[in-house]
Amino acid sequence: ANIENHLRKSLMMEQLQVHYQPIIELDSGKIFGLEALVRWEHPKMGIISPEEFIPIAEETGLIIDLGNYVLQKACKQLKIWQESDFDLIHVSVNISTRQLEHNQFVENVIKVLKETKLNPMHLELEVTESIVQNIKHSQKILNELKNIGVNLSIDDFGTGYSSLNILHHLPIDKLKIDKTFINDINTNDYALVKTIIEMGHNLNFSLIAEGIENEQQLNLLKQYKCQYGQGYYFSKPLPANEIEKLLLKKK
Ligand code: G
Ligand code: G
Ligand code: MN
Ligand code: NA
Repeated sequence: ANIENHLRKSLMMEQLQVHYQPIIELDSGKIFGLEALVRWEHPKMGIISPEEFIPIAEETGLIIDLGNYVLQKACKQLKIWQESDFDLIHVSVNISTRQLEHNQFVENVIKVLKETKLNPMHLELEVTESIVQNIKHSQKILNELKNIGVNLSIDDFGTGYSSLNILHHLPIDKLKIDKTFINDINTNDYALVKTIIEMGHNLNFSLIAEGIENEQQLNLLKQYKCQYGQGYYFSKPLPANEIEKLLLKKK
């Protein structure tokens, strides 16, 4: 309860930060987009990992306000960068299943896009495989989002219990291959990642590899025609001002 109150207060005071990790088009090496990742540095408690506070936000329902806050910040920031003439196309925002189940979620996405004047085609929402547990509702919401024009991806793909068959019937554009599969490449365990990419392509999904940390992984993913990737090999998540420096260098 204590950490919940701190989180609530930090959120109200707009003390939560949003960092951005570049998503790279593997063939060209160009930045394709950015993933927004929330960061909490409490004045007294120091840096608290989202792995710790996101689950608390989900349990307490605070994820609704927190999620809206991150969405608003990310859309606003991308619009600013686009207006400064950076060649940026996408921002991805993580959406908890709990948010998707909230009855005002779609309405709020529309509101944020309107307020920030961001074209919906530049926004990507990342959901997890756990959406299949409430498939009827998820299908309805995802279809509504798709109709607005936003892009949809499955985060941490391969760690949940969904099947490609179910996902194929949802309006999903991309699969983000979980970093555990990319990590396995180090131990010469290529079979799964190769299969995921091939099956994904056959079902017309785009693929993003997460957690690329070295050249060996990158080369293999390129060989298997995985189109996009992100990971420490390219850049860790960075605050907006450091992303700007990166973009200036690439200009
Ligand atoms: O960036 P990092 O590895 O610390 O993120 C840890 C976890 O927190 C990841 O699973 C990531 O998806 C999640 N996360 C980060 N930011 C957000 C956010 O804004 N909303 C939600 N729902 N999850 C987030
Ligand atoms: O669940 P999600 O995929 O949104 O979580 C992304 C998390 O992965 C973030 O916490 C981010 O900081 C972390 N991350 C990003 N790139 C790498 C990487 O190359 N290696 C590892 N181990 N973690 C990464
Ligand atoms: Mn994510
Ligand atoms: Na991710």
